[in-house]
Amino acid sequence: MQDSGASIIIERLVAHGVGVVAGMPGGANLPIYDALLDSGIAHVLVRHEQAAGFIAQGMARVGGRAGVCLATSGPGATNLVTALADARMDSVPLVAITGQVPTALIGTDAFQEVDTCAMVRPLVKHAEQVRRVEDVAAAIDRAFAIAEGGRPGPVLVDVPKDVQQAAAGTARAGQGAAPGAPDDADAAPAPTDAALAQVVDELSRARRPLLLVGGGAASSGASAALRKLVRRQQLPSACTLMGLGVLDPADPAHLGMLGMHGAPCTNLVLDEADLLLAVGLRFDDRATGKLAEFCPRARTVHVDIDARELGKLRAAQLPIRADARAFAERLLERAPSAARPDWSTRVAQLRAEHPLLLPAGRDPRCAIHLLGEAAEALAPETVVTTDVGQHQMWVAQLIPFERPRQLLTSGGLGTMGFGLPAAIGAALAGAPRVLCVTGDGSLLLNAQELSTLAELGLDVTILLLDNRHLGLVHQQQSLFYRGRLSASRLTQPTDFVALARSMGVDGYSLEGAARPFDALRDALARPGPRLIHAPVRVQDQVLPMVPPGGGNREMLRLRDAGARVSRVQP
Ligand SMILES: Cc1ncc(C[n+]2csc(CCOP(=O)(O)OP(=O)(O)O)c2C)c(N)n1
Repeated sequence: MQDSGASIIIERLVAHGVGVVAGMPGGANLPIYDALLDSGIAHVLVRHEQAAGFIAQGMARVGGRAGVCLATSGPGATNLVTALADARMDSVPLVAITGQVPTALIGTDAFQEVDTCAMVRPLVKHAEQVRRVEDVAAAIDRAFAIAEGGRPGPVLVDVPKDVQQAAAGTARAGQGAAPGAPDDADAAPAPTDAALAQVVDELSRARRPLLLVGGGAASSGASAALRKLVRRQQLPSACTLMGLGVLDPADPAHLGMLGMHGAPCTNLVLDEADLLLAVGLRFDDRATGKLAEFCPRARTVHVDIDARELGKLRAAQLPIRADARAFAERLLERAPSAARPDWSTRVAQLRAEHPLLLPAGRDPRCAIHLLGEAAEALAPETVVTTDVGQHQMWVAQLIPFERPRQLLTSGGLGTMGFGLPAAIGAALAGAPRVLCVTGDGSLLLNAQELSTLAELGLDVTILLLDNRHLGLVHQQQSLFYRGRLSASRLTQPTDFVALARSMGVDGYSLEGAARPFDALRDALARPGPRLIHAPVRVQDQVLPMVPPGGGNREMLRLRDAGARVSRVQP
């Protein structure tokens, strides 16, 4: 039998080592689904294509290779858009393959026709439509090369149905670049010797240097080298949300997450630093606060694989285009040991005087206390996914992530609905245990995927902190809109245990449990798929909080909120 465009797509997926794809079939991609049947590639049938994008992201965020999702033309493709934008913001490698109406009908407003490439082009690293069957193999190979090369990101390949059906002949593995495709030939650039010498010089002259790491340090595999570097150079360190897990949370010189919800000491140490060694991050506004007031005393060395990030927001005295791992390993070869007793003492002092404070007590209706308990009970191999809201920030504050790729969270786009499908993807990628921490608002955006989870029978536990509100919106309205609550209450209660059970997922509620903390530990120890419903009060706030637009020194703290404080984070 002669190969078709569809069978070539599948053959190239196999060649790229793809074992699982997520998606939904429809008229315009049925030839691909037909070819999939005989391929040995497992398919996850989602209940909404957005979830296919997030499942693929979950696989990619855990495994590092591009995740693959499939959708039909028109509504299938439009439903993928949010997951593509999300992958772009967090630099996650993703290959989306969409069906398209037959070539002869393109541009005629045919049934389920959308100009998919035009729609996604501003959001993806690359998008192309394949017009000839001879070009299919090269387009798929290019998609993987671009998605995974350089700074990772999403790529979309749009394949009209007649191209999927066409017989291929012999000219299959065409090569060459498509017009407009980014050139990632230099996928993992190493820093020059001159740049490294300058960094060593900057470090030797600095009195108060600080290492700041982001998602690029995590995804490039720079963690081991950076951990050695901070010890050898006695460098205090901090990270962005996407950089959690890169550095050792037990290291007393590691100050954890900076920015809008970082510990006060973290933002204050950054404020005093005279040298910022920033590796694999993009100076996002949630991290920097008011840019003009961010690290005002520090010279900046900025290392990023993407040249467009250098100087985009923060001017660096020393901008270095390099892969974070290559940079860290080469720097380690050259950087001597250093002792910085005065700076270490000052950091320890700020840490002791301005720790992260949490509300007093042990109240089973307090999401913070429940998450603290969950953090202690967590098996070390657990991968944690979150949705977006207060619970997301509490997870970032409370769980000491010990390795990169252990926290999967929608950092840049902040997409509610991410957590459950990302957890499914993480489990599919082989994470031994997966915990999805979510809120009642977020879970409802992709709750239909409970059914997908049940079908797959994966070891995923969902911890649902149900405050009957869009909690973070409620918090912002309480703090910055004089308590005028507009559309932040979910007035119609949902019976989440019944919802989970109706879709085949075991559900359990802490409501009415005699010993809720013990019940939570017990529930977390059981295998999934499982939903643990925790009813919580809405009054707790994520603090500290830098008011939007404010400088990172202007933190609203728990004490300012008049709360009784008993627990102090180390
Ligand atoms: C798709 C999407 N729509 C809207 C928002 C704006 N938003 C941010 S947090 C939030 C509330 C989240 O509520 P919930 O999931 O219950 O979490 P909680 O804050 O209560 O922990 C909203 C609506 C968003 N981030 N994503």
